[in-house]
Amino acid sequence: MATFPFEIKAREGAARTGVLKTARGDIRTPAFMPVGTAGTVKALYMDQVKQAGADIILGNTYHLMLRPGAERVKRLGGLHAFSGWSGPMLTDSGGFQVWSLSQLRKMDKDGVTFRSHIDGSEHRLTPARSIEIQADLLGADISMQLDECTDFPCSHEEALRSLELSLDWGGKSLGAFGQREGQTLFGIIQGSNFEDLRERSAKGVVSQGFGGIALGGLAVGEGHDQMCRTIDMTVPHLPDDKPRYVMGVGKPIDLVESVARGIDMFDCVLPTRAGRHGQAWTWDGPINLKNAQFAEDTSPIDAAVDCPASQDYSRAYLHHLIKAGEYLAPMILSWHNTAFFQALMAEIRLAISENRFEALRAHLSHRWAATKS
Ligand code: PRF
Repeated sequence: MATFPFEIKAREGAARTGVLKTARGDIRTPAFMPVGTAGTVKALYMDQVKQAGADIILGNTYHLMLRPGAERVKRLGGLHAFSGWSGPMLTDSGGFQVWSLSQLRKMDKDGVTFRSHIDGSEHRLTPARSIEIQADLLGADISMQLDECTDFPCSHEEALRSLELSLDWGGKSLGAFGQREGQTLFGIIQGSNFEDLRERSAKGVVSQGFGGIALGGLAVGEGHDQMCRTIDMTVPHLPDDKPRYVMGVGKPIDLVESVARGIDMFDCVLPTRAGRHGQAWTWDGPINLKNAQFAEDTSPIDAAVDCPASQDYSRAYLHHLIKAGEYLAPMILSWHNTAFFQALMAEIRLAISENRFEALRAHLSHRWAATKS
Protein backbone atom coordinates (compact mmCIF):
# COMPACT_ATOMS: atom_id res chain seq x y z
CA MET A 1 0.00 0.00 0.00
CA ALA A 2 1.15 3.48 -0.76
CA THR A 3 2.25 5.33 2.36
CA PHE A 4 2.43 9.07 1.88
CA PRO A 5 5.79 10.59 2.86
CA PHE A 6 5.47 12.22 6.27
CA GLU A 7 8.20 14.68 7.07
CA ILE A 8 8.41 15.98 10.63
CA LYS A 9 10.10 19.37 10.54
CA ALA A 10 10.12 20.47 14.17
CA ARG A 11 9.22 19.13 17.59
CA GLU A 12 8.58 20.51 21.05
CA GLY A 13 7.99 17.89 23.72
CA ALA A 14 5.59 15.37 22.19
CA ALA A 15 4.18 17.98 19.79
CA ARG A 16 5.36 17.87 16.21
CA THR A 17 4.83 19.87 13.03
CA GLY A 18 5.49 18.65 9.52
CA VAL A 19 4.06 17.86 6.11
CA LEU A 20 2.14 14.84 4.84
CA LYS A 21 2.73 14.67 1.10
CA THR A 22 -0.16 13.34 -0.98
CA ALA A 23 -0.55 13.06 -4.73
CA ARG A 24 -3.09 15.91 -4.59
CA GLY A 25 -0.96 18.23 -2.47
CA ASP A 26 0.76 18.78 0.86
CA ILE A 27 -1.04 18.65 4.17
CA ARG A 28 0.62 20.84 6.79
CA THR A 29 0.40 19.21 10.21
CA PRO A 30 -1.02 19.50 12.80
CA ALA A 31 -4.00 19.77 10.42
CA PHE A 32 -7.68 20.44 11.01
CA MET A 33 -9.96 18.95 8.35
CA PRO A 34 -13.28 20.77 7.78
CA VAL A 35 -16.09 18.24 7.48
CA GLY A 36 -17.73 18.01 4.06
CA THR A 37 -20.29 15.37 4.98
CA ALA A 38 -22.47 15.35 1.89
CA GLY A 39 -19.91 16.68 -0.59
CA THR A 40 -20.14 20.19 0.83
CA VAL A 41 -18.63 21.94 3.83
CA LYS A 42 -22.02 23.25 4.89
CA ALA A 43 -22.76 26.85 3.92
CA LEU A 44 -19.32 27.43 2.37
CA TYR A 45 -17.91 27.60 -1.14
CA MET A 46 -14.87 25.38 -1.62
CA ASP A 47 -12.89 28.55 -2.46
CA GLN A 48 -13.63 29.89 1.01
CA VAL A 49 -12.53 26.62 2.61
CA LYS A 50 -9.28 26.75 0.66
CA GLN A 51 -8.69 30.45 1.34
CA ALA A 52 -9.34 29.87 5.03
CA GLY A 53 -6.22 27.70 4.93
CA ALA A 54 -7.54 24.13 4.85
CA ASP A 55 -5.26 21.70 3.00
CA ILE A 56 -7.63 18.72 3.24
CA ILE A 57 -11.33 18.15 3.84
CA LEU A 58 -13.28 15.11 5.02
CA GLY A 59 -16.11 13.32 3.24
CA ASN A 60 -18.51 10.65 4.51
CA THR A 61 -19.14 7.20 3.09
CA TYR A 62 -22.40 6.88 5.01
CA HIS A 63 -24.06 10.03 3.66
CA LEU A 64 -22.79 9.75 0.09
CA MET A 65 -23.69 6.06 -0.31
CA LEU A 66 -27.25 6.91 0.68
CA ARG A 67 -27.47 10.12 -1.37
CA PRO A 68 -26.64 10.56 -4.22
CA GLY A 69 -25.16 7.02 -4.16
CA ALA A 70 -21.47 6.14 -4.47
CA GLU A 71 -21.83 4.63 -7.96
CA ARG A 72 -23.47 7.86 -9.13
CA VAL A 73 -20.62 9.96 -7.71
CA LYS A 74 -18.22 7.71 -9.60
CA ARG A 75 -20.15 8.20 -12.87
CA LEU A 76 -19.98 11.95 -12.25
CA GLY A 77 -16.20 11.86 -12.06
CA GLY A 78 -15.53 11.06 -8.40
CA LEU A 79 -15.97 13.21 -5.32
CA HIS A 80 -13.22 15.72 -6.14
CA ALA A 81 -14.66 16.63 -9.53
CA PHE A 82 -18.27 16.38 -8.31
CA SER A 83 -17.74 18.75 -5.37
CA GLY A 84 -15.11 21.05 -6.85
CA TRP A 85 -12.47 20.29 -4.18
CA SER A 86 -9.20 19.50 -5.93
CA GLY A 87 -7.00 19.10 -2.84
CA PRO A 88 -6.56 16.01 -0.70
CA MET A 89 -9.68 14.40 0.71
CA LEU A 90 -10.08 11.89 3.53
CA THR A 91 -13.26 9.87 3.83
CA ASP A 92 -14.66 8.24 6.95
CA SER A 93 -15.63 4.60 6.58
CA GLY A 94 -19.27 4.81 7.63
CA GLY A 95 -19.28 2.71 10.79
CA PHE A 96 -19.36 5.66 13.16
CA GLN A 97 -22.15 7.41 11.25
CA VAL A 98 -24.22 4.20 11.22
CA TRP A 99 -23.69 4.07 14.98
CA SER A 100 -24.71 7.69 15.53
CA LEU A 101 -27.36 8.30 12.85
CA SER A 102 -29.24 5.24 11.68
CA GLN A 103 -32.23 3.96 13.61
CA LEU A 104 -31.95 0.25 13.07
CA ARG A 105 -28.55 -1.35 12.82
CA LYS A 106 -27.54 -4.95 13.12
CA MET A 107 -23.91 -5.83 13.52
CA ASP A 108 -22.49 -9.20 12.63
CA LYS A 109 -18.93 -10.36 12.31
CA ASP A 110 -18.81 -9.48 8.61
CA GLY A 111 -20.33 -6.00 8.67
CA VAL A 112 -23.33 -3.89 9.57
CA THR A 113 -26.82 -3.78 8.08
CA PHE A 114 -28.74 -0.60 8.73
CA ARG A 115 -31.65 1.56 7.70
CA SER A 116 -31.12 4.95 6.11
CA HIS A 117 -31.98 7.92 8.33
CA ILE A 118 -33.29 9.57 5.16
CA ASP A 119 -35.88 7.12 3.81
CA GLY A 120 -35.65 3.96 5.90
CA SER A 121 -34.19 1.87 3.05
CA GLU A 122 -31.91 -1.02 4.02
CA HIS A 123 -28.17 -0.95 3.31
CA ARG A 124 -25.07 -2.93 4.21
CA LEU A 125 -21.46 -2.00 4.85
CA THR A 126 -18.64 -4.50 5.07
CA PRO A 127 -14.94 -3.69 5.28
CA ALA A 128 -14.55 -4.46 1.55
CA ARG A 129 -17.64 -2.48 0.50
CA SER A 130 -16.49 0.52 2.53
CA ILE A 131 -13.10 0.43 0.77
CA GLU A 132 -14.78 0.09 -2.61
CA ILE A 133 -16.94 3.15 -1.88
CA GLN A 134 -14.12 5.27 -0.50
CA ALA A 135 -11.17 4.39 -2.71
CA ASP A 136 -12.79 3.25 -5.99
CA LEU A 137 -16.04 5.17 -6.22
CA LEU A 138 -15.52 8.41 -4.28
CA GLY A 139 -11.78 8.46 -5.01
CA ALA A 140 -10.56 9.39 -1.52
CA ASP A 141 -6.88 10.15 -1.10
CA ILE A 142 -7.03 8.74 2.43
CA SER A 143 -9.58 6.03 3.25
CA MET A 144 -10.44 4.84 6.76
CA GLN A 145 -10.94 1.23 7.76
CA LEU A 146 -14.47 0.20 8.79
CA ASP A 147 -14.58 0.08 12.60
CA GLU A 148 -17.09 -0.16 15.40
CA CYS A 149 -17.30 2.69 17.90
CA THR A 150 -18.57 1.42 21.25
CA ASP A 151 -21.20 3.20 23.29
CA PHE A 152 -19.96 5.37 26.14
CA PRO A 153 -19.72 4.24 28.84
CA CYS A 154 -19.27 0.56 28.09
CA SER A 155 -18.01 -2.51 29.95
CA HIS A 156 -14.49 -3.87 29.59
CA GLU A 157 -15.95 -7.03 28.09
CA GLU A 158 -17.91 -5.11 25.47
CA ALA A 159 -14.96 -2.84 24.62
CA LEU A 160 -12.73 -5.91 24.17
CA ARG A 161 -15.21 -7.66 21.88
CA SER A 162 -15.62 -4.51 19.86
CA LEU A 163 -11.92 -3.72 19.43
CA GLU A 164 -11.25 -7.30 18.32
CA LEU A 165 -13.96 -6.90 15.69
CA SER A 166 -12.41 -3.62 14.55
CA LEU A 167 -8.97 -5.28 14.35
CA ASP A 168 -10.43 -8.06 12.22
CA TRP A 169 -12.10 -5.49 9.97
CA GLY A 170 -8.79 -3.61 9.76
CA GLY A 171 -7.14 -6.70 8.29
CA LYS A 172 -10.02 -7.19 5.86
CA SER A 173 -9.88 -3.52 4.88
CA LEU A 174 -6.16 -3.79 4.10
CA GLY A 175 -6.82 -6.92 2.04
CA ALA A 176 -9.55 -5.16 0.04
CA PHE A 177 -7.41 -2.04 -0.40
CA GLY A 178 -4.45 -3.92 -1.83
CA GLN A 179 -1.67 -2.03 -3.57
CA ARG A 180 -2.70 1.37 -4.84
CA GLU A 181 -0.73 4.25 -6.25
CA GLY A 182 -1.52 7.67 -4.80
CA GLN A 183 -4.03 6.49 -2.21
CA THR A 184 -3.58 5.30 1.34
CA LEU A 185 -5.55 3.68 4.17
CA PHE A 186 -5.57 4.51 7.89
CA GLY A 187 -6.36 2.06 10.70
CA ILE A 188 -8.46 2.96 13.75
CA ILE A 189 -7.69 2.22 17.41
CA GLN A 190 -10.63 1.60 19.75
CA GLY A 191 -10.81 0.32 23.35
CA SER A 192 -12.96 2.90 25.14
CA ASN A 193 -11.15 4.32 28.19
CA PHE A 194 -9.45 1.11 29.28
CA GLU A 195 -5.66 1.34 29.34
CA ASP A 196 -5.02 -2.36 28.64
CA LEU A 197 -7.49 -2.30 25.74
CA ARG A 198 -6.11 0.86 24.17
CA GLU A 199 -2.67 -0.75 24.32
CA ARG A 200 -3.95 -3.99 22.83
CA SER A 201 -5.79 -2.17 20.04
CA ALA A 202 -2.85 0.17 19.33
CA LYS A 203 -0.35 -2.67 19.08
CA GLY A 204 -2.70 -4.65 16.84
CA VAL A 205 -3.43 -1.73 14.49
CA VAL A 206 0.24 -0.70 14.34
CA SER A 207 1.32 -4.25 13.42
CA GLN A 208 -1.14 -4.33 10.53
CA GLY A 209 0.88 -1.72 8.62
CA PHE A 210 -1.49 1.11 7.72
CA GLY A 211 -0.40 4.41 6.17
CA GLY A 212 -1.58 6.29 9.25
CA ILE A 213 -3.19 5.62 12.60
CA ALA A 214 -6.42 7.05 13.97
CA LEU A 215 -7.70 7.14 17.51
CA GLY A 216 -11.43 6.41 17.39
CA GLY A 217 -13.97 6.25 20.19
CA LEU A 218 -12.97 9.64 21.59
CA ALA A 219 -15.16 12.71 22.18
CA VAL A 220 -18.15 10.44 22.70
CA GLY A 221 -19.15 11.90 26.08
CA GLU A 222 -16.12 11.07 28.24
CA GLY A 223 -15.12 14.72 28.70
CA HIS A 224 -11.93 16.65 28.03
CA ASP A 225 -9.79 15.26 30.87
CA GLN A 226 -10.62 11.61 30.18
CA MET A 227 -10.03 12.15 26.47
CA CYS A 228 -6.56 13.52 27.28
CA ARG A 229 -5.87 10.51 29.55
CA THR A 230 -6.90 8.09 26.80
CA ILE A 231 -4.64 9.83 24.27
CA ASP A 232 -1.84 9.67 26.86
CA MET A 233 -2.26 5.90 27.24
CA THR A 234 -2.32 5.32 23.47
CA VAL A 235 0.42 7.50 21.94
CA PRO A 236 3.37 5.64 23.54
CA HIS A 237 2.40 2.57 21.46
CA LEU A 238 2.44 4.43 18.14
CA PRO A 239 5.31 4.67 15.68
CA ASP A 240 6.88 8.10 15.41
CA ASP A 241 6.93 8.18 11.62
CA LYS A 242 3.21 7.79 10.82
CA PRO A 243 0.54 10.49 11.02
CA ARG A 244 -1.77 10.25 14.05
CA TYR A 245 -5.38 11.33 13.69
CA VAL A 246 -7.94 11.86 16.46
CA MET A 247 -11.37 11.45 14.89
CA GLY A 248 -14.23 13.86 15.56
CA VAL A 249 -12.24 16.27 17.76
CA GLY A 250 -12.87 18.94 18.76
CA LYS A 251 -13.06 22.23 20.59
CA PRO A 252 -10.03 24.54 20.27
CA ILE A 253 -8.74 23.52 23.72
CA ASP A 254 -9.06 19.82 22.73
CA LEU A 255 -6.94 20.50 19.64
CA VAL A 256 -4.22 22.26 21.63
CA GLU A 257 -4.07 19.55 24.30
CA SER A 258 -4.09 16.74 21.72
CA VAL A 259 -1.25 18.37 19.75
CA ALA A 260 0.68 18.60 23.03
CA ARG A 261 0.30 14.80 23.24
CA GLY A 262 1.62 14.13 19.74
CA ILE A 263 -1.50 14.21 17.51
CA ASP A 264 -1.20 15.42 13.89
CA MET A 265 -4.71 15.45 12.39
CA PHE A 266 -8.26 16.32 13.42
CA ASP A 267 -11.75 16.67 12.00
CA CYS A 268 -14.88 18.07 13.56
CA VAL A 269 -18.24 19.54 12.55
CA LEU A 270 -17.92 22.16 15.30
CA PRO A 271 -16.91 25.18 13.15
CA THR A 272 -19.82 24.78 10.75
CA ARG A 273 -22.39 23.34 13.16
CA ALA A 274 -21.70 26.07 15.72
CA GLY A 275 -21.90 28.60 12.90
CA ARG A 276 -25.42 27.43 12.07
CA HIS A 277 -26.38 27.97 15.71
CA GLY A 278 -25.14 31.52 16.03
CA GLN A 279 -21.91 30.61 17.80
CA ALA A 280 -18.56 32.16 16.87
CA TRP A 281 -15.26 30.77 18.21
CA THR A 282 -12.68 33.53 18.75
CA TRP A 283 -9.25 33.98 20.30
CA ASP A 284 -11.17 35.13 23.40
CA GLY A 285 -13.35 32.01 23.45
CA PRO A 286 -16.85 31.26 22.10
CA ILE A 287 -19.62 33.86 21.89
CA ASN A 288 -23.24 33.43 20.88
CA LEU A 289 -24.26 36.28 18.66
CA LYS A 290 -27.92 35.59 19.27
CA ASN A 291 -27.51 37.04 22.76
CA ALA A 292 -29.02 40.49 23.37
CA GLN A 293 -25.64 41.83 24.55
CA PHE A 294 -24.52 41.93 20.90
CA ALA A 295 -27.54 43.84 19.55
CA GLU A 296 -25.58 47.10 19.35
CA ASP A 297 -22.02 45.80 19.40
CA THR A 298 -20.27 47.45 16.45
CA SER A 299 -17.05 45.41 16.77
CA PRO A 300 -16.20 42.68 14.24
CA ILE A 301 -16.44 38.98 15.18
CA ASP A 302 -12.67 38.79 15.71
CA ALA A 303 -10.39 41.41 14.17
CA ALA A 304 -7.37 39.15 14.80
CA VAL A 305 -8.57 36.52 12.31
CA ASP A 306 -7.48 37.30 8.75
CA CYS A 307 -10.79 36.57 6.99
CA PRO A 308 -13.45 38.88 5.57
CA ALA A 309 -16.11 37.12 7.65
CA SER A 310 -14.17 37.83 10.83
CA GLN A 311 -13.38 41.47 10.07
CA ASP A 312 -15.98 43.02 7.78
CA TYR A 313 -19.28 42.49 9.59
CA SER A 314 -20.33 43.83 12.98
CA ARG A 315 -21.54 41.61 15.77
CA ALA A 316 -24.71 43.72 15.78
CA TYR A 317 -25.30 42.86 12.10
CA LEU A 318 -24.83 39.14 12.81
CA HIS A 319 -27.20 39.42 15.76
CA HIS A 320 -29.81 40.97 13.46
CA LEU A 321 -29.31 38.35 10.72
CA ILE A 322 -29.77 35.52 13.22
CA LYS A 323 -32.88 37.12 14.71
CA ALA A 324 -34.29 37.61 11.20
CA GLY A 325 -33.54 34.01 10.22
CA GLU A 326 -31.41 35.14 7.27
CA TYR A 327 -29.29 32.62 5.35
CA LEU A 328 -26.32 34.97 5.51
CA ALA A 329 -25.87 34.41 9.26
CA PRO A 330 -24.82 30.74 9.07
CA MET A 331 -22.78 31.54 5.95
CA ILE A 332 -20.72 34.28 7.65
CA LEU A 333 -20.39 32.40 10.94
CA SER A 334 -19.37 29.09 9.33
CA TRP A 335 -16.83 30.98 7.24
CA HIS A 336 -15.43 32.80 10.26
CA ASN A 337 -15.29 29.65 12.40
CA THR A 338 -13.57 27.69 9.63
CA ALA A 339 -11.01 30.49 9.25
CA PHE A 340 -10.52 30.68 13.02
CA PHE A 341 -9.84 26.93 13.34
CA GLN A 342 -7.34 27.15 10.47
CA ALA A 343 -5.72 30.22 12.05
CA LEU A 344 -5.40 28.29 15.31
CA MET A 345 -3.71 25.36 13.53
CA ALA A 346 -1.37 27.75 11.68
CA GLU A 347 -0.41 29.40 14.97
CA ILE A 348 0.14 25.97 16.59
CA ARG A 349 2.40 24.92 13.69
CA LEU A 350 4.37 28.16 13.84
CA ALA A 351 4.70 27.98 17.63
CA ILE A 352 6.11 24.44 17.47
CA SER A 353 8.59 25.48 14.78
CA GLU A 354 9.67 28.46 16.94
CA ASN A 355 9.84 26.40 20.11
CA ARG A 356 7.11 28.42 21.86
CA PHE A 357 4.25 25.93 21.73
CA GLU A 358 4.31 25.36 25.51
CA ALA A 359 3.93 29.11 26.04
CA LEU A 360 1.03 29.21 23.57
CA ARG A 361 -0.56 26.19 25.25
CA ALA A 362 -0.32 27.79 28.71
CA HIS A 363 -1.76 31.03 27.41
CA LEU A 364 -4.71 29.40 25.60
CA SER A 365 -5.35 26.92 28.40
CA HIS A 366 -5.78 29.85 30.78
CA ARG A 367 -7.87 31.84 28.32
CA TRP A 368 -10.15 28.94 27.39
CA ALA A 369 -10.35 27.19 30.78
CA ALA A 370 -14.13 27.51 30.84
CA THR A 371 -14.45 25.42 27.64
CA LYS A 372 -12.78 22.31 29.14
CA SER A 373 -15.97 20.38 29.79
N1 PRF B 1 -14.68 5.90 14.18
C1 PRF B 1 -14.86 6.39 12.92
N2 PRF B 1 -15.17 7.68 12.71
C2 PRF B 1 -15.31 8.49 13.77
C3 PRF B 1 -15.14 8.04 15.09
C4 PRF B 1 -14.80 6.66 15.32
O1 PRF B 1 -14.63 6.18 16.46
C5 PRF B 1 -15.36 9.15 15.91
C6 PRF B 1 -15.31 9.18 17.39
N3 PRF B 1 -15.25 10.48 17.90
C7 PRF B 1 -15.65 10.23 15.07
N4 PRF B 1 -15.62 9.82 13.79
N5 PRF B 1 -14.74 5.58 11.89
